[in-house]
Amino acid sequence: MGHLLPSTLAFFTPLSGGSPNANQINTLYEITLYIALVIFVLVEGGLAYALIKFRERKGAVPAQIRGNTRLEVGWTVAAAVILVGLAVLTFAKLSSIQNPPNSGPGGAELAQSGLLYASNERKLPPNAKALKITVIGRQYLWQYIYPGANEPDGLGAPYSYEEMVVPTNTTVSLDIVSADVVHSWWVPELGGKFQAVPGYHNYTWFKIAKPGEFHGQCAFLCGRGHARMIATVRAVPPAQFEAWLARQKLLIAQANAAAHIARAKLNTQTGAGQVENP
Ligand SMILES: [Cu+2]
Repeated sequence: MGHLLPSTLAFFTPLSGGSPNANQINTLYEITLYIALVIFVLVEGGLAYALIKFRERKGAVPAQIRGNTRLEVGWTVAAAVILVGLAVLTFAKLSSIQNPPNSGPGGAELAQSGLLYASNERKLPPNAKALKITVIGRQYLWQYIYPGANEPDGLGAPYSYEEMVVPTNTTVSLDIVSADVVHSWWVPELGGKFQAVPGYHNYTWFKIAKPGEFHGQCAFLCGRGHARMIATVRAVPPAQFEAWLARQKLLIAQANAAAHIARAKLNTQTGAGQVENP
C-alpha cells in the first residue's frame, strides 16, 4: 500500500535510476506533480463540496454573488508564486543536469582529461576527466567509438554497434553525431534526449553506479528502419570493461586482417566477378 502512490506517480514521471542527470530531471517532474496533485484535490474537492452543499432544493433561492476580490487576488498571487518557485527550482537544478560530476573512486582509469575537439558545449566534470565515447547515428543502427586509437587521427579505435559497454562509477561523456540523416539518442533511464544531426556535435553524459542494462531507441523518425534502431547501454565493473575493450580491439584487428587477405586473394583471381567489375 505504501508503494502504491509512488508507483502510480512513477507512471507519470520520466524513467530514471540509471544516472544522476536522469534522477534530477525526475525529481523536478515529481515536485511539479506533487504541487499539481494538491491543487487538483483542492479544486475538485471544492467543486464537489459546492455541488452537494448547494444542490437544488425545493424553495431554496440561491444567493446572487458578483465576484470576490480577495479570493480572486488570492488565487492569482498563489499561482504566480508557484510558477516563480518552480522556475527558480528548475534553474537551481539545471546545473546538476547539464554538468557531469567526477568519476567515482572505483571508476575506470581510461578516462582521459582535456578536450579532443575544440568545443565550448561539451560539459566536463570539475576535474575534466571523462571517458569519451562517440555515438554515430546511422541508418539504421548506432555505432559507438571508444578511446584507444592507434593513431592520433582515430584509426584503429575500438567500436561496437547497438550495444554500448561502459564502466560503472565512471563519468561517460558522449559526442553524438550522424553519418546520414537526423537521429535521436535516447536511453530514458540515463537522461534526456539528444539529436544526432549531420554536421553537428551534440554532447551529453551519464554516470552509472551499478552494473546493469539500459534500453533505448532512436527517437526521431529517420527512415524505414527507424523502429529497429535500438540501443542498449551495458554497465560493467571497470576491470571487466577494460578486458572487453581490449578483446573488441583484437577482434576488429583480426577481422580487418582477414578481410585484407580475402581482398588480396580476390584481386589475384581472374573470374566472372572480375570480368564484370574490372
Ligand atoms: Cu534513427
